[in-house]
Amino acid sequence: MENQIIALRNEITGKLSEVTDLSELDAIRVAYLGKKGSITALLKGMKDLSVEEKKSFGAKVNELKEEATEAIDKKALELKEQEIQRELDSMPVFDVTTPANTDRGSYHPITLVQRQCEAIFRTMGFAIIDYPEIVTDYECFEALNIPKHHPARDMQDTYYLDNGQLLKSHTSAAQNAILKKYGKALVEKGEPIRAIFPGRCFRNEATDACHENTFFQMEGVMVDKDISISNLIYFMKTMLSEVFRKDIKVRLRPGFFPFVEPGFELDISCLICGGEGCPSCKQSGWLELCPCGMIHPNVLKEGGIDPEQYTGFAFGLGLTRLAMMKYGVKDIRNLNSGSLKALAQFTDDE
Ligand code: FA5
Repeated sequence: MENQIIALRNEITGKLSEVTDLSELDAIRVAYLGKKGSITALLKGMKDLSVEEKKSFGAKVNELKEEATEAIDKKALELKEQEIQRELDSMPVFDVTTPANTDRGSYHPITLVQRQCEAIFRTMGFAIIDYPEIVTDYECFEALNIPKHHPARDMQDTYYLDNGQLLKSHTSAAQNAILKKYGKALVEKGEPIRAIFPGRCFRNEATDACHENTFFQMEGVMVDKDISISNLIYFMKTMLSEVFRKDIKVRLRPGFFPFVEPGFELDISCLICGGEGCPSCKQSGWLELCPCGMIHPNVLKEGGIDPEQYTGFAFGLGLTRLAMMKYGVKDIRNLNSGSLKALAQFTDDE
């Protein structure tokens, strides 16, 4: 029996020196230490030995079992390390001296004009506020003096959710919340409300060169004592001259929006055709860019502000159209095309 132990030890040592992968090693473990393995068989075969023989032989078999277990575990560790090394060796080498990849993408033209407008209004003391895209009927219409069945709703059909909420059709949807939020500081501390709120808007309408179903606006409001149309015109002029940095022709004409009184349409002479008329301006030579007006007393009241004491203006700048004009994009749909080749040509000229 002693000879059997010596033979098994040599056999195991020999096999372990030749094994090259973990599955082979597993087979060796089963062959010697498994339920039907050779070492297990030696232990089972001891039942016919005398007590004395069992003691000395049993100790030796157990010693062999421990040695074999230890040697197999050690080999498993070695093989795992070799496997990891092989994997590492097959990976591409990261060369820190390789020149940097300068093709890092670019900002979308709408992001560029939005940031530019934000910077302009920030210097004039306006807060920049983010507002959700999903709003209630109250925020989008009712609070803005547009009750149910008002014909003005026809101009702003949008996408409705099953729960009655809707995708906002204009950034004016944030007006009521902003008046309520900042009205307290206006009344108690005399701090004027000055805020802009850019955001994505949605409308269920046919698209063409200057209309998209998803576009960006940037709303602005200012409320204080004695705010007048002159203040509104000053802010509009400052913004446009900063954005375009060149003389552009603008016109202000009466416009109806239930949430302002009086209301205006502010148009700019089309910069694509120089005012001659083209598809981008629907052949009119003018592009509606930034409707505006004095906030209607009902809207102020709904926002918790006394219209007898305070007045304010609001405007709704079409950011997507502004990007079109600033960057000479003939068709608004190109801005949502996702074509990186087209979009990468715009850069921040700040
Ligand atoms: C409004 O949305 C009003 N909420 C604006 C407003 C705010 C008026 C505050 C008075 C006071 P209008 O539907 O005209 O108005 O849209 C405003 C601007 O958003 C337009 O002049 C245009 O520049 C842009 N715009 C409107 N619809 C689209 C569209 N489908 N695609 C691209 N731009 C659009």
